[in-house]
Amino acid sequence: MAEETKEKVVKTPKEKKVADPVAASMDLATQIMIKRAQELGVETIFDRAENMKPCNIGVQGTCCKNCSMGPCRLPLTKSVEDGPDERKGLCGATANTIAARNFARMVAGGASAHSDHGRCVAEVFMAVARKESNDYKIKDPQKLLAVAEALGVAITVKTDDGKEADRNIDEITLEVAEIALAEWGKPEGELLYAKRAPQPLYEKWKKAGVIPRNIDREIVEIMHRTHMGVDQDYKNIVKQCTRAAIADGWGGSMLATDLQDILFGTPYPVQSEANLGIMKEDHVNLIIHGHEPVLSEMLVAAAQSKEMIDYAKSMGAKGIQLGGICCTGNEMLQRHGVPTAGTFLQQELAIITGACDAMVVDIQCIMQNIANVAKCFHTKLITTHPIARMEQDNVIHIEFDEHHAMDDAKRIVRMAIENFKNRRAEVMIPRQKATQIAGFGVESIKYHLGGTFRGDYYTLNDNIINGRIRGIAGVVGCNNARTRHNEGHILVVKELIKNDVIVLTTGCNGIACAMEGLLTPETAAVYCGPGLAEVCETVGIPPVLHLGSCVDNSRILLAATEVVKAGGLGKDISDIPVAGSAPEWMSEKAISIGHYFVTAGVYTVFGVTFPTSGAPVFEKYLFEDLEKIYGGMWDFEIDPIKHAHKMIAHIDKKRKALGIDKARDRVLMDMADRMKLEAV
Ligand code: SF4
Ligand code: MSK
Repeated sequence: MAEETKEKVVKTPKEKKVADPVAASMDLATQIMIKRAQELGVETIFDRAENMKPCNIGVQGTCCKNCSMGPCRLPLTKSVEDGPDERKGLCGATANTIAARNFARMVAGGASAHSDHGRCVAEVFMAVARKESNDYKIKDPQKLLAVAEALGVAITVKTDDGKEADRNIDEITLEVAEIALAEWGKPEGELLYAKRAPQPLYEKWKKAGVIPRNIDREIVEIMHRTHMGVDQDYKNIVKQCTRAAIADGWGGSMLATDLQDILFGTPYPVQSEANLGIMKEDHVNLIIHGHEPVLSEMLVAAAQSKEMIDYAKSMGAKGIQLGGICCTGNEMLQRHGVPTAGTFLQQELAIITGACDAMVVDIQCIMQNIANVAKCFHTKLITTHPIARMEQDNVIHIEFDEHHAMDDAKRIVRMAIENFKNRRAEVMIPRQKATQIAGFGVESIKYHLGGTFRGDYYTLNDNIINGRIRGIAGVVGCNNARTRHNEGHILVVKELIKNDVIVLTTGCNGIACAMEGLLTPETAAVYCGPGLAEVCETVGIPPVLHLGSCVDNSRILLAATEVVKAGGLGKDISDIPVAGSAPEWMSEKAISIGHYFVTAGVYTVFGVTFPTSGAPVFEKYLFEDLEKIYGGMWDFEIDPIKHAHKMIAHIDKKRKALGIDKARDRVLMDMADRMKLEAV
């Protein structure tokens, strides 16, 4: 390492503990890079987790700071059986009220993040509809028509002679843009996509009074209701956060996914690679991190242009290597096959390779410490979003504007290229990377696991009914530095597929599975139970289907709805043998996602910690009572194997209720079954 770099390295003070790399992560590349960081004296989140322990009361969800008479701290010190719970804050707020308010504010934070992302995409969509942007086009007109129908926009017109004719596509685009944007703030009516849910689920929401009115209003109302001295009934608070979570899953997130698919293309399976080993020493490495694909779409196009590749070569590089982190990474992966550099917890490590010429960030899950790490290397750190800037003076802000998107993208790519020659630390890129097949969605699952003639989920349902597939799991969510990196994700997923449960994944769970090599069809023969292995082998799919980014959890909702529609597995999502999980969650977005899974009828288990443990009565309401209203409920389990088995037990309970529990006893296929599969 050059002398100059050594001087600039931020030293970890001697008295501070450092992480044990093997205890911190199960991934070898991550272990190597944590060790490398420690050798260089560069502090990472893994070291900080050793030195700062979480607040015991905050972890329980019973610290209130909603007014300046607090914080009022109400730790749970005795069992509920030991007598009445007399804990209260200065104003008299009970532990239930405080934990419910905190929980609801997490839903508000998560729903706002997804929904504001969706709004930004809708605004770009509007710019395209108004022909104000030349850089974006409608890439998937078929999806535009499907979305138009879901939003109630006519796609045909009556001609003078009384016949039906196709409506002008520009008119449809503009009306879709107007109606979609109005979903955030229309003064009356209800969220249009609520009707995309199975009818019985819609009726449950209607009866419970939780159909969202518009997206923004539900989030604002949480902030009002949880203000000091407003809503003091935990059940009523949960009602409001249910409205906001539905507005996220079936509103902001679903619109984000749909409009992104129309603008950038609906994903179909694509092969790529994952882990830090995708970076190349002799290439310009441009790492893109965050969540919104609006800019990254342009960056991919710019970096793949001959102009930019020639420029990189003229500067001594062999080419340009793009890599993604977090969900912007998932977006670029599923539409362009751009390899994934790592999960949430690997963002600092990508810079510590010494080969990251630029890291471009947009919104969400961006650790402020990457600016401090970037200072130790030559890496240009570029923020691009007006709502997400950093205070450190080495951060460059290039504000992205959809009206001159390609110019902004080229400017950023040029900056990375020109920085290639400035590498000053010895480059150390771990070799580890794995092949992955990603880019599944509602449409491609239909193609791979649907009926040949019906164009629905017939074959998937049939295989669930006959027991080859025991059930479906949605395993999603973040990494959390309070637990061993990726271990929860991988152990839960492996246990599920071993027990014939097919896994739909998004977010950092998808990246973790990719790094572990679980996103290839070949995995099935190694890790799956015999039934799931046979289905995967026959149709050529991995047992873990990567459906994209955090907002793409909406694809899981629609996939579950398709399963209901295909028939044979009950009338509602809560009837299907399905369960949800976030083994290593950390963000508020995960709580919002979990809550819209639960209120769609899905039993959902979280790992690491659960933010209501200090209020057992309120927690029981989430873990047990919600099932009576929506058919789904929360649960919590740290141990990954027990976590997976709680999900499997729920799946088996649903199989029994459907009367298909005996089918698993005769998993061996007869000729008729075999022909059915081969017809796919
Ligand atoms: Fe304490 Fe009540 Fe103020 Fe919360 S709102 S900080 S419980 S006085
Ligand atoms: S990126 S929200 S750490 S999944 Fe969507 Fe990963 Fe969680 Fe961010």
